[in-house]
Amino acid sequence: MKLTDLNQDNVFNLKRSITDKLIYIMGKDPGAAQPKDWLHATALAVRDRLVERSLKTAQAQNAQDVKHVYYLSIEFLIGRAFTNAMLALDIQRDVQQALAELGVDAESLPDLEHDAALGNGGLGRLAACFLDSMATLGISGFGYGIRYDYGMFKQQIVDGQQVEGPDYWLADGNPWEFPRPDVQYRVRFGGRVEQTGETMTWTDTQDVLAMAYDIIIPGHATQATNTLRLWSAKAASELDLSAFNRGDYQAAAAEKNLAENVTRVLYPDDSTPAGRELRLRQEYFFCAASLQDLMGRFLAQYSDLDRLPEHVAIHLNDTHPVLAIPELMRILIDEHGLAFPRAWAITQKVFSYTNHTLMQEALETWPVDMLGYVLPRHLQIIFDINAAFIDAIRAEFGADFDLMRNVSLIDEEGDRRVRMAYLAVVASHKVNGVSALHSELMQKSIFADFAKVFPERFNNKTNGITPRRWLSQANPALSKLIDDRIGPDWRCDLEKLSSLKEAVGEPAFAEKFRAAKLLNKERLAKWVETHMGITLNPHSLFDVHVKRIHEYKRQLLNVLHVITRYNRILANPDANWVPRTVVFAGKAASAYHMAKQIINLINDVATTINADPRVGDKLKVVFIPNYSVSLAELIIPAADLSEQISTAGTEASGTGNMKLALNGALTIGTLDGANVEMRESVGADNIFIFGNTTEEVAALRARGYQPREIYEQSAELQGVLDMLRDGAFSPSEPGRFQAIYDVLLEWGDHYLLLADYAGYIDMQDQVDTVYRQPDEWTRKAILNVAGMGVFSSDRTIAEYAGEIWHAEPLAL
Ligand code: 26V
Repeated sequence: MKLTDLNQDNVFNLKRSITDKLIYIMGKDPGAAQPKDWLHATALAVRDRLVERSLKTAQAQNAQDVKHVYYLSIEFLIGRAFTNAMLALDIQRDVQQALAELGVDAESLPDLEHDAALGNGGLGRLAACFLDSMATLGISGFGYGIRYDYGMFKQQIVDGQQVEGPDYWLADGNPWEFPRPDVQYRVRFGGRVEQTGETMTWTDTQDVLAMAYDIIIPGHATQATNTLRLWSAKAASELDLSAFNRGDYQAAAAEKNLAENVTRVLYPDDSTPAGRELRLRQEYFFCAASLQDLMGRFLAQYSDLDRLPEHVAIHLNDTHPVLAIPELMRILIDEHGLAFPRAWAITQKVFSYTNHTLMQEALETWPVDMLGYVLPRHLQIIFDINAAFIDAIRAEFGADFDLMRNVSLIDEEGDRRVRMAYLAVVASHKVNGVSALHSELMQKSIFADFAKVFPERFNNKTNGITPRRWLSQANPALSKLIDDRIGPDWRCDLEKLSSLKEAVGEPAFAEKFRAAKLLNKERLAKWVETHMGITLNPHSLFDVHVKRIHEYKRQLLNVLHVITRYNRILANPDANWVPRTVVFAGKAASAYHMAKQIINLINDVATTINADPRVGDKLKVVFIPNYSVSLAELIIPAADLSEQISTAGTEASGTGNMKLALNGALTIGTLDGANVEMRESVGADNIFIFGNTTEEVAALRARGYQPREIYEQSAELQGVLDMLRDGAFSPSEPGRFQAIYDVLLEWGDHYLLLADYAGYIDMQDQVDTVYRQPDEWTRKAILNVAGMGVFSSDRTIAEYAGEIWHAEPLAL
């Protein structure tokens, strides 16, 4: 890869193209255009170049008869596209020059772009990193998902509390998408199934149309691109004109609204039955549209359905797209007349599935009743699959009724429910976890019985992140330093970073490395000052905890450390304190009360500590509101310390842990998720590992864990928890955090915060000790960057392509 010098022809063409877009596409006068208009026009000009690549890619795919990989995901957390597209096309400097010559402040444009926040967290961002890597490797990949009108909610902090607002990310239009009114499919819901002989007919349905919107995903250092196709719901019937003419406007629009609600919002609150049913409809909606689309593409080229698995791989990103399984069966049986066994053989060869969590409460099940009236034919097919599967179990293992009950796709306890993860396992030829530890635990816990039945099916694919966004784009300062040292090829071959190990003893390199970090810390401090009015000391240790707010991720344990440190500073103000800035960011699900309480606590603790003159620079706490991909790009490069402190056995992998280490932060963490493999890669001396291991957690729980004993034995911990309980951080409402106290001391401390408290505090002391030795700290930080090569999502995708999808890269 070459980061090219300015190309004057290119600058000239870009200037012309940008003004043409502004005038002829947008109908605006350049003299009156606003910065947002320039951004839109420039995006359109940049997009033209992506289109050229995309058409070439499609031609090559057809000519080379490559296998298509369809990545079905209910979330794609893309973030902004502008800078990424320019870097992929290697035209950033030309665009900046063109804009400068047009009298536009190019620097300020990228921040005007809305994030495409069509995801909640790790699962959705992983899907976005995977698209980037598939394009870069030349795998013919299509992302299929939902074009939500409203993405991830906007988080405001009001009086220390999370307040959710709508994220209308399409308000200014989306220059990156191509609406495809010619690509629309009918998606059916409800109705009933009629049987005539062997033939099943699904009739009397209420239908919704799915319309495609395409986004081009550029590869880096290649001409290859891929397509992310997102579906938007449209009413199947036109406006009810007679109702309209009667003046009954509500009735006239009612059906349209109802239909289009399907893709209105990401993750509708599922605390009500109506919300859960809408979620089910969303899931089926995008599966049904995607399967019609991919079957159409297949049948345009081939006619032998038995050869579908040679040309098509469908990957299920968690269980949300699992209805694609009975949908494919339905298409093969009801529409193409295949017998069940033949359809099943094809289906099993096409699908593969990734599990992303072991948390019981996150494993999807759907009530049989609800499936029965929303998708009656699919429910029948699921029962048929289950019957065939249970027969096969009986044939192989005899009449083992416990085994049959345990692996049944139907949970017969209470209201009968369909276990979507089990359906995914039974129908897929490969099932993977997302880190070595998680893949192992998955086979010992939630899928233990299946691991006995299908041992060859289970495998691990440790997650990764795209170096393009998470180092090249997010951290220009460090990227330049690396370029100067080893050249630019690490962007598409991250293992190249390992040669930075040779620089580790060189004072001049260490000096520049520190300077890059300081620059990033100043960049973040400036943002915090401007947007929050809080002054940060860029020379303090930036201790960063950014991710969804969840009890298992233990932001609360971090708060316990912050309060402990606060108390120690007050008790011993003249000690040689390492100044610290503790940064939190993340959103809590709107119905997750305890997570919102934790946000409230962080903010109240921050207010108290930041206002205490006795503390000064020694400790600052900030909760940065509205965490997003773009804020991650700002915060992560500024981190010295990365908090990855989930209870061992709960975090499937984590990917923020990888982003932070790649940007030169040292990790303080438990032996959970991918932290285990990161320790291998960066070296045990260069990571701060503490806490109970998975086995120890299990043993503690088995023994009958008693958090109160730990509380009673530690005066320091007692002091901290009593402050919480007694309102030290909420003087206007002393009982505000009673529930948090109770969770730890009355309700069993399910995530074992108290069990890991002492180890965590001690390890934080060691962090200070190392930070006091800048050379030592920098050495470890460089070794972290150097050791992160294996965590590129290019490596992950190469493994998926080779071992699961059997898809060859395109030759371009
Ligand atoms: C959702 C919920 C919702 C109900 C309460 C408990 C709970 C626990 C976890 C989840 C997340 C489900 C899926 C997910 O986002 N998993 C994340 O996937 C990432 C990519 O593989 C991985 O790095 C994270 O560790 C994993 O949490």
